[in-house]
Amino acid sequence: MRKNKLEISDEMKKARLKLSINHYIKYFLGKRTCELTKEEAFYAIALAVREFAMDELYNSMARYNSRKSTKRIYYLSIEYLIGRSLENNLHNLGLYNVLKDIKLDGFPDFSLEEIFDTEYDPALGNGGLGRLAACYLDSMASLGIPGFGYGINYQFGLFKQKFENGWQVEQADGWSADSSPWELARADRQVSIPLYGHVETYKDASGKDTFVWTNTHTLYGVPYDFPIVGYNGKAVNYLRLFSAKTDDEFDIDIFNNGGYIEAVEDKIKTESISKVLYPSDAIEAGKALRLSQQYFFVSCAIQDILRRFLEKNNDFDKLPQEVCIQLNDTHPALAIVEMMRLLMDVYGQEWNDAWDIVTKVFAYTNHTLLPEALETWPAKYFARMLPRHLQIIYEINRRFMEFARSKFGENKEKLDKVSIVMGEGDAQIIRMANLSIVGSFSVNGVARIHSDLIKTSLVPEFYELWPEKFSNVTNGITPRRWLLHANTYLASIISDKIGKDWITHLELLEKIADFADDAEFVHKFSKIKKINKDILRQEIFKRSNVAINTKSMFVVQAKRIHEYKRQLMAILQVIGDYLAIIRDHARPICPKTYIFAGKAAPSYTFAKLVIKLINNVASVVNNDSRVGDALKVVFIPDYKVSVAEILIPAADISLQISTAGFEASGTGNMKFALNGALTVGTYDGANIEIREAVGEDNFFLFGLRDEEIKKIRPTYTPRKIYEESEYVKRILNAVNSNMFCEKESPTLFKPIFDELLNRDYFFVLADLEAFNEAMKKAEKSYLNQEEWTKKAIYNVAKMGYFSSDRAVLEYAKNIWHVEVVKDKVPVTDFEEEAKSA
Ligand code: F58
Repeated sequence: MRKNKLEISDEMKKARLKLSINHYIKYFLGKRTCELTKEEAFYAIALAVREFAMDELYNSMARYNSRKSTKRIYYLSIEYLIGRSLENNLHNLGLYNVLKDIKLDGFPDFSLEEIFDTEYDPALGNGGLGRLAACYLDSMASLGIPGFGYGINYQFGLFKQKFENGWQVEQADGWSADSSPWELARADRQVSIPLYGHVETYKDASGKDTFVWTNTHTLYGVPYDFPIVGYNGKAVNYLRLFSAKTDDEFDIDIFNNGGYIEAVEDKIKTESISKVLYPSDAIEAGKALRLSQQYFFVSCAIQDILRRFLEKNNDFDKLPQEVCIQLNDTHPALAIVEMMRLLMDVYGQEWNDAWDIVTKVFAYTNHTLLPEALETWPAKYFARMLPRHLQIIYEINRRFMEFARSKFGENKEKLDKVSIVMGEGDAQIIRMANLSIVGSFSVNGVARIHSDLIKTSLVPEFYELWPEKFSNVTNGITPRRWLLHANTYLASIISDKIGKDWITHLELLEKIADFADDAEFVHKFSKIKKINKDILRQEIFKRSNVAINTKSMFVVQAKRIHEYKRQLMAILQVIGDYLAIIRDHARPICPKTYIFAGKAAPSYTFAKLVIKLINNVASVVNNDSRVGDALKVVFIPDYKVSVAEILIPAADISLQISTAGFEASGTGNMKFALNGALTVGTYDGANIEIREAVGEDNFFLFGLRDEEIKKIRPTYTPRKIYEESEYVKRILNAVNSNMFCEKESPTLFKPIFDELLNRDYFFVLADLEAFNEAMKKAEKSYLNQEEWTKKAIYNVAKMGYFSSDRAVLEYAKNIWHVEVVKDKVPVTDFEEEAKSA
């Protein structure tokens, strides 16, 4: 029996941490303490902190293994945006104050913040999908759920965004796991991945067909583990990212990456050995590379999962009791096929048995309603790279279509919609969403409206077949990173009032609503917003050289640049304000600073033109003396987690203005509200649930609803709006004039003008005036600062539901059926060691 020891004291932790830091300075960096750079100080501290994380990781694994149910959750995601780890890990391991107390002889005069700032913020993802994965890993560890992330260790993450003359320019982001102090290479867990070759069919002794995938080329996947430290050290799980290695030049070529458009082609030609997140699919080679990446990833993951399972089991009967695999969108959907292949071809299972197991193991989360964003792959890619998988997909589809026919009869339209394989010959494609639905026992959307739309609009035929598979889990965000860590001042006044339990039970935040009338609390709350705005002001000045006024209302839109998210509508509204100032001498109701951040996909020309428009408007507005402080526009380059941590706590207004029916959920909307920003938003995604939670008076709703848009779309004529609305016309004419491109081509923004007038697929013109009215309402409200702060406090108070702990518990209870550890059992293997130090 394990002794139930007391937690080790801070003094002991301090002694151990100090000893370790000194050790790494001396023996790892080979430096004298007084010579350390900030980067080296970071490295030594991080390595020392990692020791604590590793101890807890071993303890967690021992604890999981000793439980009655040893079910593990494997979260498969092509993206992870974990952000910087040191500060987070210090907080979560209870080492933050311990470290602050440590004095090292000769240690240079750096502040902890300066040291934290040197940590690389890995861009192994591009948006909400990747950040959600990181929040869920945090929550699983904080709740004591044995949940592990699996992904790819990209050598180049998402590009670094720079602006040149207002244009987005992409630069390779040289993330290298090799230089991260957190990573641990696990060469012993390397797996081999076959690719290419062909399939030979034999009859075995009983006359049964046996398939042998032969003449393949081999890649190797080497796992790198990153500790995921739960709050309070409740559990430490890991994120396992695989790097591709090869000893075969040909295979290197397969895994060559691209960068961004030209770089893709160049790198593929020059056969450099690396891989990137989202090689451009503007060219065939980039597309095929993406498929091979996805396959590489899932094969590594499934082999690793089966190996662990087989360490304790002799057959596969118990697999669904011990393993649940959550597919984060369709990118890892091939895992279903890979598990079928391994179970049948390597472990000799019959089709029916294998399929029975597989369909009890996989669960699929959908993150998009955009039909064009649902992944499909040409069957010919499979034929060349994954011939055995193509056979299995055909067979899955053949059997599934038999079932579908038994339900739908010969209704061709319905059958066509559900088929995994579509088209004929060279044009044949494989639909990954259909494969995911057919191969999973659970399909969920990520906000209430989104989950409803999945059933009614996206895949109603599947819903008809299997209504019981479909459910909703509204997304959530981790309170640790997005309040405790990103907004330490706000977190501390909240804790002063209601204690610290909100950190793990966010619903307790509700209690601060009682203080919305407490003058002292209101005062402190608004003071903190000002401090956060000032921090952002300094940062903006440093990065963009624009001086902004912290007394102005900070209106923030930070997210991927996409037409459906309608950054374009926001900048058109800014232009409207600008024209009112210079032509009508009408100042906005209150001074405003619009702050944009986000990256456009490298091949997304229209989105890049919107960035250019925002930057050009910024340069005109910010330099027009008639405007002064009334209006400023800033585009912060290279948006990532560490930028979000500064930006979000400083926002007064959060713009969540997607075309209704297009944003699956959004999670930025939750982060902003949790930090006391009020939302100006459409009836879309999680906005709807946020508005219900915070109250209609504390949320500025506007715009057409999804059902209205669907009704209008067939006859929608944006030109009519242009012709009938003076407000709209003047703004669009300004876009089409040389006002924002004086020294450039006068037709620079004509594509935007033309799109809006002739098509306007995302209903920008239809919502523009309503958006402007909502903004005016918000501005008026902002004039009464006391009332405003109350509204902001209500927003914070009512955000409890949007914790990723709640979301993960819903997955655990309703989908994963996994046990949650209630209490942390302190296991302090290093106690004796620390004492003697
Ligand atoms: C996002 N998806 C949704 N996808 O847009 C957002 O509404 C939701 O809150 C979030 O997932 C989490 O559920 C998303 O970020 C991508 O980035 C795609 C990845 C593959 C390439 C195309 C973009």
